Amino acid sequence: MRAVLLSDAHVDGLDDPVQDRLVAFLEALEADRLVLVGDTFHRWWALPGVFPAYVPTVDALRRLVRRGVKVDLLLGNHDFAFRADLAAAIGIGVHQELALELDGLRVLACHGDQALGSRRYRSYHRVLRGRPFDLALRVMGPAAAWALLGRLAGSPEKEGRCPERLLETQRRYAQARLAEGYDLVVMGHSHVPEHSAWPGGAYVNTGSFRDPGSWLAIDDGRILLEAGS
Ligand SMILES: [Mn+2]
Repeated sequence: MRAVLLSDAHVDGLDDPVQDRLVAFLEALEADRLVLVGDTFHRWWALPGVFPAYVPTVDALRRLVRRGVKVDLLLGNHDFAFRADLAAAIGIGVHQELALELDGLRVLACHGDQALGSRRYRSYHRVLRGRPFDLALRVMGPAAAWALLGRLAGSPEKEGRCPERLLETQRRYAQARLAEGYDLVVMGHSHVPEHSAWPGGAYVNTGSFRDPGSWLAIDDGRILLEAGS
């Protein structure tokens, strides 16, 4: 059994070279399972259909499903609005977090922003996840919504890497979740690839598919973090 997990591609449009790189990666993928560990899309919104800018990636996911790969998408802080009905139409699962068993290895995967964020950041996110903001985007329509979300999200190239104290917060969160009986906790969000093995279990941060190009394979129970360059 081979599973591939990646996060933080932050794909942001038809002219974003990372979208071409992700589509090529998915085309070439040899795996039984793919888990997208959040922030696959830099500015997702659940308007009817799919933003035209994301059609190549969504089509690549459809082709993977047709090839028999089981695909799951975990919600990140940029693409938390990805809806279950669209996921069902594509043939993928969508989750806040996902527990999976791979060759006896009990794995928990989540984007990892759960562990982080100041009070101000959290209240900002409550506004973004609220009904009034959703209604405003629907009234605007896709083109204006795309532009507004772009201003709010900023440039994907400027996605910062977490400072050390936030990496430490993620490690503590991983340890707490390992104590629930998992062997491995996988997160993204920090954009910093990491593989820590502790007596209580392992923690992998998938880093960022965008930069440095890192991703994780779990191959017959072996944990292989491709750290990118
Ligand atoms: Mn994130």
